[in-house]
Amino acid sequence: MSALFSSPSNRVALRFGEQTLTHAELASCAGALARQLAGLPRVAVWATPAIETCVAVVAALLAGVPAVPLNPKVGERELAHIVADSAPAAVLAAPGAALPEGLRPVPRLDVTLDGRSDASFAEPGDEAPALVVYTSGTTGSPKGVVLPRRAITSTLDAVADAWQWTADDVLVHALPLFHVHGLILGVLGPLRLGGTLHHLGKFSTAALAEALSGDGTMMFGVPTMYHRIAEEVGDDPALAAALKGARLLVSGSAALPVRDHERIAAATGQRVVERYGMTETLMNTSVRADGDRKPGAVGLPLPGVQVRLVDDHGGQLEETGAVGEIQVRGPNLFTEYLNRPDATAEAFADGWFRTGDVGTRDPDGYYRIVGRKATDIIKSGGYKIGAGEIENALLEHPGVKEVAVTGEPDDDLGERIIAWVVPAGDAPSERELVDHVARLLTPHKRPRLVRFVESLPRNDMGKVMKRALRT
Ligand code: MCA
Ligand code: AMP
Repeated sequence: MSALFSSPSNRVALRFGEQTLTHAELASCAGALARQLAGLPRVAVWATPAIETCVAVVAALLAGVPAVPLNPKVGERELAHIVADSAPAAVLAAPGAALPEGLRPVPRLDVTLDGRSDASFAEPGDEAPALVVYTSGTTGSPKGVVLPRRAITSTLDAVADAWQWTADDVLVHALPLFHVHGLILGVLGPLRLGGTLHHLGKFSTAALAEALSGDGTMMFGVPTMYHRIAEEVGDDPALAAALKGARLLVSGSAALPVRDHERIAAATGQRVVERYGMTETLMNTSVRADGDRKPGAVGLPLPGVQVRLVDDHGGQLEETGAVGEIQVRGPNLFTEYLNRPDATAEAFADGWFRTGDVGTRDPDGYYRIVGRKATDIIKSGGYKIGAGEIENALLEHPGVKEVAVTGEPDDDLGERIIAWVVPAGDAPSERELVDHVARLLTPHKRPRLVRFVESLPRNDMGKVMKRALRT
């Protein structure tokens, strides 16, 4: 197998429900698929929460073919953009998976688990593109983040060091497999280390408790999942015992509220470890397994990663407690936004990546994230969502004359999406607009509330004053 992965053993690599593959079996069936992919410029992967998704991604990595993971709930407009932008030569999908109309022009390749090959593949160079992961920005359609192999290996080695993560760990999670958290940390992590992933298919506290009371040693989750645990764990001795027995619980993708951290600690004795990452940067900082697990803090820069805080004029902030934009540099960074040299250039300042996150540094060097520069980015359920793309989708509806989309605090989702709509003529129903966004973009981008208004508050320049919009 390629150097991205551990050498194939007979330890279980992947477990999805009743289906398992050892590292050796995975190397063999992914190797057979890789032989079919060799030489293709790029492939898409229909990333259902299934073992075939992992086999497809591993095959593409073995063959040195960049893979574009697709959200299986992607709506028609978003899919059309991703297909046009990334131009996949094939789409890899589990046999029987129903693919949408928008993928019809792309040749389909079924991912089976019964292929066998012991062929070896030349390891592509460190800078070779491995994955293209789509992520939202403040405006326009999602951008394809080109991630080289070096970003993946360096981030995985850094978190393995911070979390004392080894081949003996059985990682349990229910994260989607089309984003960095679930796919790179959650699948490629165990595969690189020679350990095991037990994927739950769909998140539930009951499934989690069962897996962690079995052989599970670690859990990865977004704060919405930890919130749901915190709501239940005080009254659920089995869940409390399962979490107590785990070696490490890790949270990321959005801020873990201190109240949820404390409720879980009180019920289980476990303090959740927080880490801070981004699609473009993979992992930047983390609390270490053997470090102080301070609630509300995202820990120290990971090995090899440089982090700085910068004021509005680009000046570097050195004093403890100063608030500034977090900028990062290191081997964990992406190469470019696909087909977007303009956006790539804008994202950097003197070689540092501008995260858009606003943070502070404690006296012990721990970082805290206190906000975000752009109001037009919403984090809901751990998903990053641009207000502009939802506004554009809603404006395509004939019943919408003007619209503004905002994010408001939500105990469960972190933030919930609100659409402020000036109707054109008779107002459409809220349900119709919600379904319209889910169908065009994806269900997690749907507004959770639609407010119909007569006009939107605007400044002298005609720009909507979003801060004046509060439910
Ligand atoms: C509801 N549904 C709909 C509609 N309404 N479908 C179509 N049209 C509608 N109008 C469906 C949804 O698709 C979903 O289906 C179900 O109803 C429930 O929806 P929802 O309430 O939105 O979801 P949930 O079950 O409450 O999801 C919570 C969750 C999820 C499980 C926490 O938000 C999640 O998996 N988040 C993870 C995000 C993540 O991985 N982010 C990492 C980004 P069904 O139940 O069938 O799905 S990477 C990153 O941020 C960086 C690198 C980092 O630091 O990690
Ligand atoms: P994404 O583009 O989906 O990769 O989302 C990356 C963003 O998620 C970051 O820029 C942060 O705003 C947010 N994020 C990730 N981890 C954390 C964390 N531990 N605490 C607060 N925000 C986080």
